[in-house]
Amino acid sequence: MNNLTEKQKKINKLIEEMEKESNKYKLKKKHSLIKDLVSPYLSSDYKHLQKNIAYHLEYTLPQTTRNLNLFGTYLATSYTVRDRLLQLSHDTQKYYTEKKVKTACYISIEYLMGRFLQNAVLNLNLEEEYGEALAGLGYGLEDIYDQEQDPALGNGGLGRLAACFLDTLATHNYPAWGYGLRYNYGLFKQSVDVEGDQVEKTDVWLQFPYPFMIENHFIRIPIGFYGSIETYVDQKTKGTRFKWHPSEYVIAQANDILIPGYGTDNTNTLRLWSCRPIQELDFKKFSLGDFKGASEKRLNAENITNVLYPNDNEMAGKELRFKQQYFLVAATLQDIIRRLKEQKRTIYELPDFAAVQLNDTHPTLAIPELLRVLLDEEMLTWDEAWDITQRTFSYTNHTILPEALERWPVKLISHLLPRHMQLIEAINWKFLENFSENNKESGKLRKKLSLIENSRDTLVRMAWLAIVGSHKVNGVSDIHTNILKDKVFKDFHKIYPKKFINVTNGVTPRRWLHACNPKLSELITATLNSNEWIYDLTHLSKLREHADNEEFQLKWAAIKLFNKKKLQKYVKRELKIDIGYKDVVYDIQIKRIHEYKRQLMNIIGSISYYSDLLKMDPKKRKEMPKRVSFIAGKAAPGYFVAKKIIKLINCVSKVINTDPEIGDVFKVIYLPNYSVTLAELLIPATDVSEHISTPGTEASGTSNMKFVLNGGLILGTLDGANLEIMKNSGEENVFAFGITKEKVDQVKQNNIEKGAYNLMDEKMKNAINLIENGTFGNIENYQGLIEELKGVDRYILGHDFAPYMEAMDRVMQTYQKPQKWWKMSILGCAGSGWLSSDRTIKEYAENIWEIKPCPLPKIESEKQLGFTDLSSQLDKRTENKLQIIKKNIEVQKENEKFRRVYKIMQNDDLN
Ligand code: NBG
Repeated sequence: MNNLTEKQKKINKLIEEMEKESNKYKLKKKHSLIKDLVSPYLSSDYKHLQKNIAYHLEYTLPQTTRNLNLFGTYLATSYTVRDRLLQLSHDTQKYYTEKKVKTACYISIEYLMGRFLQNAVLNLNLEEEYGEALAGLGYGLEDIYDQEQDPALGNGGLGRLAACFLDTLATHNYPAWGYGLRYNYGLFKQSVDVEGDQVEKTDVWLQFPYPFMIENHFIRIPIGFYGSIETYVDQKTKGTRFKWHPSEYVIAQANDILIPGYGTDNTNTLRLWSCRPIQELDFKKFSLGDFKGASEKRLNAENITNVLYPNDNEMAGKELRFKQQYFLVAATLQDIIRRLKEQKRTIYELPDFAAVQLNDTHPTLAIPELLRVLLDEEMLTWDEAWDITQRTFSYTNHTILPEALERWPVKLISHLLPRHMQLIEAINWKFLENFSENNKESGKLRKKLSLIENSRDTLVRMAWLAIVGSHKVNGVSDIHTNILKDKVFKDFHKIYPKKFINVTNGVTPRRWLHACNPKLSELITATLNSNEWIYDLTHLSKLREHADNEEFQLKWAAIKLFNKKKLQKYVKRELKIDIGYKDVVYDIQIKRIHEYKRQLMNIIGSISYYSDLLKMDPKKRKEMPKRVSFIAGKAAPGYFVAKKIIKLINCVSKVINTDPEIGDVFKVIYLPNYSVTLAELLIPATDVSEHISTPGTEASGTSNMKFVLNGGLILGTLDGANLEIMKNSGEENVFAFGITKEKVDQVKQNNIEKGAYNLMDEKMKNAINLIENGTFGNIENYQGLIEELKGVDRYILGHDFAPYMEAMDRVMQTYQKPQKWWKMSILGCAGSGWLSSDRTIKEYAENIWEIKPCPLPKIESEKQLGFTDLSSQLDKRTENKLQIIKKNIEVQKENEKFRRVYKIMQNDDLN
């Protein structure tokens, strides 16, 4: 050592100095420096917004200012919104952690969010600033909003409800997380071919960047499948313990969407899991030339979150769907437990840390999964583990349709999740034993209550498991909850009378009035002299005083007309159909196509009306009040009957709309590719909307609520939330018809005994004749539909047809009396305060979750904080660039090329 040469010593010294030199830049206080650099808050005056937009255009996308276009500007604008949300979200999470609040965790296999940008800009209260910023760049805010595609990660009401809940939770400062799946392909895109048939195309929604979803690389969770169970003796307790050894693993990757609340800084998170392989490529196979085999594991893993199953109110009994369900709950529970432990809290505190809501039965596997974690990993006793499980979970039922009540084969579960099947059996055994102990006459009932059904296949009844493993079970409207208590879950209700409660659905007034109907929102705010209604919808009741006021009615009607004109333009552009908008009743039925929702009754009604019009004296016909009947909604690709209904609608539409005798007296229009965004256009433009399900089948319905909120009147049956709308908005303000649910069974029985056709109304028979004689194309297309109607008619269309037509007649008569009509419309809206999801969530929070709002302290002013922001660090050159951008805009506006390419790509099935 001592023999180092002088030269070596010199080298060592030099190295030492170099090391010192490089350490010079490692600042001790790096955390506070970073905080200083990015904090406190991004300024949001229009100049700063412009600079931020320019920054993202240049550095995030990246685009040069010379090829600036609408879509790029939309993306850059979205990134600036995301920046602001990120700051608020960081503050929110930090604050919740500090306060050790209890959090609601909503697990749902679907979220139908709709467009994000407009909602976020409105909720952040930055519409004026963004409007000005973008106008300066030569773009209108609406055009920018229009660039966004809907992320269609849901089928219908269940997923849209989850989205409304997230908006409310953030707006009312509730600590909450949404958990779901980030599917690569959303709900299929629908078009209609020349034959009138539905055509499905893959929704490749991730082919373009989606700025609002942030891949969180720090949250990656391993999830196991298959494998075996090890049994061993616990040295401490000498009891038997089990351990699951999965034979396959995949990774759950978190993707976060930040959810802003309206008029608050609280910003919650929707965490969507996507599946990644544990191993990207099997190098051994690759080296041996087996290229396909080398990627097999990756493809299998990615498959798990590839597609959203397109079934609404129907169980998709596929193994892959089951894997999706487990993947979702296993990742979610690990994430929740990780956050609990980060707070240095023990597993016993779980029920005080998180209230986990199971949105329908799809996430029910969370129950055996938590039990497994508590027993096998946390080493709790059964009683402790079961107590924690029950206190953590609650379950919402959204349907009573037998085809939607999930039952999974024991064989499948045992193969995929052997330990979970063992636990389900244990839960069942303990539950039934406990029941028999307390009930002498338990023999027959045991079979009915068993979580495992012994039919042709041995099946696990997921709803039964959800009930037993939760502390609260709720239905989604009064009538629906009563059916659950009295019929579907009758025996469980007897055992646990207090477990069952009702929480009627609601919708967010931010999206479904304030954003989608800005003119009406302005009028309401001006009339009430306050915008408080936006977060406390009960204020709408004050509109009652104005219901008779002629001037107010006039304004109200003018807004409806304005919205109808907007829809009319859309129909002309997209379908090349010209409809007059003056004095035409816009009658709309928009929802998934399902037999129980009875779109078939609607279209047969149109056929019958058409036939009446044809028989009329031409002079009289011309004087008839005018109506356009709109229908929109997708059918599950495998639902044959629903697809035939779409075909019939389209064929009828073609005949009626091209019949010169009919002219513009009556039209039937099917709007393809129904989406949240299309609903936002349709609902404000509606005069009357149809909610005509067979009584007792529609759990609640939520679109009915949106129509009433926007001054649309309801033509509806005594079903779901229609009944509560009647109660709150006044029976006289709803066009109700038909029998109560109690009478349905009798009618069905009569149909079976006497044959539905023999009991059918004459007008309906006549309409069916027209279908049968080929007026609307080959009868073979509709054979199945007609046979069902004539034979059993399960959804009792024949019985309800006459009252339905009579109610439609009342609608048309009333529309001729504008004063009465607008009064009904205003009173409907005035009575809809309780329809807000804010009310719904308050009930969940108080009666089920036991969580409390935790508002972030308000930031007083940006000046006070002495903000430094990213954009102010951009140098003077930015100003010059903005000038160039502005100059380029005019050229760009003419250049529609990009827009067209984008459109083509949007419609292209890349698969
Ligand atoms: C649907 C019901 C609707 C209800 C929504 C939301 C399912 C399984 N159910 O009536 O059909 O409004 O849930 O609760 O999608």
